[in-house]
Amino acid sequence: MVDLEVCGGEWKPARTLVLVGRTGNGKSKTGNSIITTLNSMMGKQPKKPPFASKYSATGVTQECKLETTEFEGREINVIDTPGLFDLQMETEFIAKELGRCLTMAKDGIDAVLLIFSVRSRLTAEEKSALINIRSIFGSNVVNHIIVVFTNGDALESDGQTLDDYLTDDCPEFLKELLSVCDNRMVLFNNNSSDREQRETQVKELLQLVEKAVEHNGGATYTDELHQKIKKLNAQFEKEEEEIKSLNAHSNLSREELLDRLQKATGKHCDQIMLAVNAHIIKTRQRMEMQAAKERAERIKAEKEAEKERERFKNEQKKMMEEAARQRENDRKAAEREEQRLREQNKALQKALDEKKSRSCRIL
Ligand SMILES: Nc1nc2c(ncn2[C@@H]2O[C@H](COP(=O)(O)OP(=O)(O)O)[C@@H](O)[C@H]2O)c(=O)[nH]1
Ligand SMILES: [Mg+2]
Repeated sequence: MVDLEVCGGEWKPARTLVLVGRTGNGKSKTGNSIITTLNSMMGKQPKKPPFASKYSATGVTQECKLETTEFEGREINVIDTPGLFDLQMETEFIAKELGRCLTMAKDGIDAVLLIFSVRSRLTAEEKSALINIRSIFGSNVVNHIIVVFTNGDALESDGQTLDDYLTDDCPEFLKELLSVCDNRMVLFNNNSSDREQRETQVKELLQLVEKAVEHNGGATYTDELHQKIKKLNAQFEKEEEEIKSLNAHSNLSREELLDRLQKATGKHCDQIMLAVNAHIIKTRQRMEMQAAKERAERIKAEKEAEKERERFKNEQKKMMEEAARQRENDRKAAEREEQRLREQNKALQKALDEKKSRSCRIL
């Protein structure tokens, strides 16, 4: 909770940011940059970075983790996720972690930070990760996406800017994404030891978060699934309370109470898994149906275009045949005319010759 006395009594709504993207793109490291920089800007004692990054002692992120800090009177929640949308991820794992992530984001998600690295090529795998994000979170998630490019230091050492990088080699899917998410993007150098640079990039990110919030009229990202999970969580909390209150009002043993609590927790986890799984299956089916519909429309349009091309070709052929016929007729008419003139000439010559011989005879 934000300490209202420290921040001068001004209350601002919390912001919840979720880091997503392919494993190795720098999600955890970016999460650490955000948290440690905000803490240092608020004058807090430096602590161990909260998220496990690739070469940290604890290895790569295995499960979603929430870290909360505050900045200028606002609670900032950062949720790091494992590479949920990597190609090889099992649906069951995605369901479990998505359930955890949505449970952690109890007040909704303000911004989804989609992490790309300028060091790795933006391949088909990145594109499919984006398709997966859209299919699982729903297509209105783009209203909350902020694209974060990590490894800014690699560009710095080449003397390049983010714009240069995007002008040189920006795949179509990223151009489309940036245009639908209002060009919300930022470059992070997570290895920078320059305090000013670290602060500038985090501030820039928070400004983009505010831009997204404004764009969404203050509404957080939430959908049917999020609502369902909230309901299940509320039910569980009630059940948990009831079991705990039995402690005072019944003569159940501590073991029996713990057993009930464990069973309720297990049931709750199963319900969340089921809800997320059902959601994933439903959205995937919806996307497949949509893709099949688009495919059928494309085939129909192609067939119509082919018909049109055929019609045009036939018309052209007819016109050419007609022109050839006309040329042939003209040629024949010219021939006839030539023949007629030749005969006329001949007749004239003959008449002239006769006239000549007659005059000779008279003489
Ligand atoms: N040089 C540099 N390395 C980075 C940067 N961001 C992340 N990394 C490194 O990239 C690797 C993967 O980062 P990590 O945060 O674990 O990726 P995740 O799997 O997406 O969480 C780690 O070795 C990080 O230290 C950056 O901006 N610059
Ligand atoms: Mg990680």
